[in-house]
Amino acid sequence: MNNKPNRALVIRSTGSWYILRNESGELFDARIKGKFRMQGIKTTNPVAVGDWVRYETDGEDENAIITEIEDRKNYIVRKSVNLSKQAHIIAANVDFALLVVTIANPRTSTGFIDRFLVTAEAYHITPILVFNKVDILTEEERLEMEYLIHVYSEIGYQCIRTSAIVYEGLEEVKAILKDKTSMFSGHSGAGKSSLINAIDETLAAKVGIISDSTYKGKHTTTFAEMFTLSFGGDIIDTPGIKGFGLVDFDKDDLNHYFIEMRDYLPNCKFNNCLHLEEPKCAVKDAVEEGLISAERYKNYVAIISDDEEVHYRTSDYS
Ligand SMILES: Nc1nc2c(ncn2[C@@H]2O[C@H](COP(=O)(O)OP(=O)(O)OP(=O)(O)O)[C@@H](O)[C@H]2O)c(=O)[nH]1
Ligand SMILES: [Mg+2]
Ligand SMILES: [Zn+2]
Repeated sequence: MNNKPNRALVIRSTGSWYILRNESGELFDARIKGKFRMQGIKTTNPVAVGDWVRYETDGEDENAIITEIEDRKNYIVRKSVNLSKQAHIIAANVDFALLVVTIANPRTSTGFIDRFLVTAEAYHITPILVFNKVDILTEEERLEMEYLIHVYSEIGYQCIRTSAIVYEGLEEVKAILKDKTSMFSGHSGAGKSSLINAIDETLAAKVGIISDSTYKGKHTTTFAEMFTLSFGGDIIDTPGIKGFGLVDFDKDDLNHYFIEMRDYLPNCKFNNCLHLEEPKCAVKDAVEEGLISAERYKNYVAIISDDEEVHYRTSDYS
């Protein structure tokens, strides 16, 4: 592998090993030498799928060593919701983050959706909501989905109804993926891998079955992996996640990541208003008038209250 271009894209990450694709299209294994540090944030994985890296080979070993990570255009990080609270880079250099949402089997809560959207906004990645499994919705579930689609499209998020089984909505998803780098995220069992296979039949992402008793996915996809689409573009399949933990950010910024709140912020009496208990709050007024979804506001309050560093003092208003 000597004399080959030494720039490559990380297309699969298993934690300690990576699969790289160099500029000639060759695939090979690589590992990291020494310690990599990312400015500002400690993560469990210094290198993520979607990263462009430089590598070296020693001539004897077939495996390459990653020596350098190129600057990222962007990346998306989530914190694990277990006790370790470690941050993990899900993917780097992506144009779109598609969240696969299911009303049932498994159920995706709006709290989960909103945490995902907040993270995508914070990392400047365009999120898209893909409502999958429309083929198995009861009438009641279909109404619930339509209600959510109404709420989220109203504030500007693209929503797509899909089925990986009866092939619905796939052309709409393809139109987004074409010639871009995108990632699929969502709960285990929501159908991320199934959608990838349905969208491009040349691919074979591993698909699991849903446990009948709990309606939970089986965590079939265990590592993030990038697939090249036959019609152009790259899609990153990621392992299902239980919760979407937010990486620390400034609490004053949260109202910008709830994008529909932005218009109201200048009208709050206090310019550092957190829209909790403050008087003359334009955001709370908008919630009362039905201009901002009460459910979204509830999730805003839940997120801001999770943060132990939020101290609410009347004397702070100015
Ligand atoms: N009825 C129906 N079933 C679906 C649909 N999409 C996926 N499934 C089923 O849901 C189960 C889980 O699908 P996967 O594609 O493995 O889900 P995943 O999101 O990749 O799950 P993890 O890899 O565990 O994160 C499989 O039994 C699929 O056949 C759909 O649109 N309709
Ligand atoms: Mg999967
Ligand atoms: Zn306010």
